[in-house]
Amino acid sequence: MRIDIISIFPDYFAPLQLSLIGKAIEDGLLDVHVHDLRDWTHDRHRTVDDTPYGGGAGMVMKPEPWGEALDALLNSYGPVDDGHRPVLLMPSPSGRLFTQDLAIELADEPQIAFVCGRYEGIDHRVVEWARQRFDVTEVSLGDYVLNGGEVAALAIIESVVRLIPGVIGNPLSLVEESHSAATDHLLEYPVFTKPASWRGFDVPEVLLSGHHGRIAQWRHEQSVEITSQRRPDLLS
Ligand code: 6GU
Repeated sequence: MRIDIISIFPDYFAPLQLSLIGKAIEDGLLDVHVHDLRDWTHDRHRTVDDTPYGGGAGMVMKPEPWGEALDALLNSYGPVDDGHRPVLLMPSPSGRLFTQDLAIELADEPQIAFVCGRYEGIDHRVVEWARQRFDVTEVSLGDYVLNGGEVAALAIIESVVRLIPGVIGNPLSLVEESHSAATDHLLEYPVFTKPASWRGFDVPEVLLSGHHGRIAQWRHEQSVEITSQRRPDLLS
């Protein structure tokens, strides 16, 4: 998979060199290109923002640098399979909620690009123009506000890349985790390791029993209980 990121803070993406994602890059499973939006400005101050039409607080990202950056991105892709538009994700607190289902869909894509806005957002015409050439999704991580799309892009990349075959050593560990279809989208049950007794807290007896049927039953009950307490919306 190829991932392109356009941002005014390319340094945000240094952690992609670490851990499982860094290993996936080393192993050739993933190719990450980070681009500085200011490379597509032409004034001495490398300006990327301006005041909003209609007034109001804050600044809006100018369309021209984004247009040139996305032109360059399309050119670098070369011809794509007919009918298959490249995926463009635009992190935004007003986007569609990012979920595990979307992560699973994205893990199948040959290439994904991120447009990381800052300030009060990007001139809306960039979205409209991009929709003609890309499969555009505005995505939100949840109902809170970040300063820009960079942290959201990092979170999305981590959730997608770990689903690419070969990235996680033991693919079975993907099966039973929270939000997975195999466990009815329930939250994950609590886990324990040695020692069996620690600071007066004991590992639940059933997990020491070696009785696989009873263990599976207990874990399922725990998942249902935790989900009904914390996320009743997932139970339907
Ligand atoms: Cl994707 N972007 C920003 N700026 N804020 C957010 C978000 C995204 N998701 C939640 N808050």
